[in-house]
Amino acid sequence: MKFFEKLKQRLSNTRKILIENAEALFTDKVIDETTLEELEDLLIMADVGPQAAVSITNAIREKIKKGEISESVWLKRALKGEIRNILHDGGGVEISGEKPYIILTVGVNGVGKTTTIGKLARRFTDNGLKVILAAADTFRAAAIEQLEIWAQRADAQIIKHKSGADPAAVAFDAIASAKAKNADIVIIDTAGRLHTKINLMEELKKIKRVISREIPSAPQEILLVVDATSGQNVIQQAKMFSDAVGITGIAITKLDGTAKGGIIIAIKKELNIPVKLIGVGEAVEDLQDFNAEEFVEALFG
Ligand SMILES: Nc1nc2c(ncn2[C@@H]2O[C@H](COP(=O)(O)OP(=O)(O)O)[C@@H](O)[C@H]2O)c(=O)[nH]1
Ligand SMILES: [Mg+2]
Repeated sequence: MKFFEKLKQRLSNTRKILIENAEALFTDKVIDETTLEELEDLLIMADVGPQAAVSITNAIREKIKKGEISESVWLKRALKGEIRNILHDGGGVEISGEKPYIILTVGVNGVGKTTTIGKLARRFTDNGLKVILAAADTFRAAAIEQLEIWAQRADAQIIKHKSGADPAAVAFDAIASAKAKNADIVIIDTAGRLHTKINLMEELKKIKRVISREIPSAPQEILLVVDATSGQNVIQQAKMFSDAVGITGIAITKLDGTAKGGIIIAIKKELNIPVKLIGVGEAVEDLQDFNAEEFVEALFG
């Protein structure tokens, strides 16, 4: 299946909410204040968040006042334009600068960190890059085993310690190994157990300190992984990790099978952190670079 068709199909639940409900608005003859209120409700339902919903409808209201939109057939175009304005940037994780390039992956349990790391690693090794994975989620033995399976699939090396070991020590060893072997990229997996929130944040800060001590410009990427099915909780998570360690980019997983895909718009509007990757399924090829243009077309096209 073509990349774009797949994206469209995988976003079908969010599309349903937007398209089925919006179609009536788009085909109504007149647009008035009721139309705008309905549009706002619809956006909230698709989880674009209150800030973005209000700003989108206000922008459209202004356009109506100026006479730029007089019939509802123009509404869809205006809506797409406003969403595109909010999302604007494109994604992907750009590898540049000195070697090794360090990607620290953070996020709460179950969001898809390990899976995203595996998919990303595979993409890099397919491009001929030498990748080392660091199993710094030492909380459970199963987490280390899961990363090992992905390392095999991705043809990447893995640095691991016993479960219960100091995660920062694993990160340290992975960097040392990358330097010794002249590897291009180190991707560090971390734990996400939130019931010990303070400890988790302190642990992540320590990992980051250890990395920076070894390579002052690293970690070049601190990738927050969030699960689209969590809806507005994602905003809270992003704030929390951002305050603790700083975030350079977001990967949103599980956009397949959720009607809450509008959360991407909420993230951009409320946090202004670039969305770099989207997960639209469990297979290796289901991790895509985020592209605002394509995303809007896939939702409304
Ligand atoms: N449907 C779907 N499932 C995903 C996606 N990304 C990850 N998962 C699943 O989410 C579950 C948790 O993933 P995992 O990587 O272990 O999360 P972690 O605890 O953050 O490391 C696994 O069953 C993954 O297969 C995605 O984009 N779509
Ligand atoms: Mg994991």
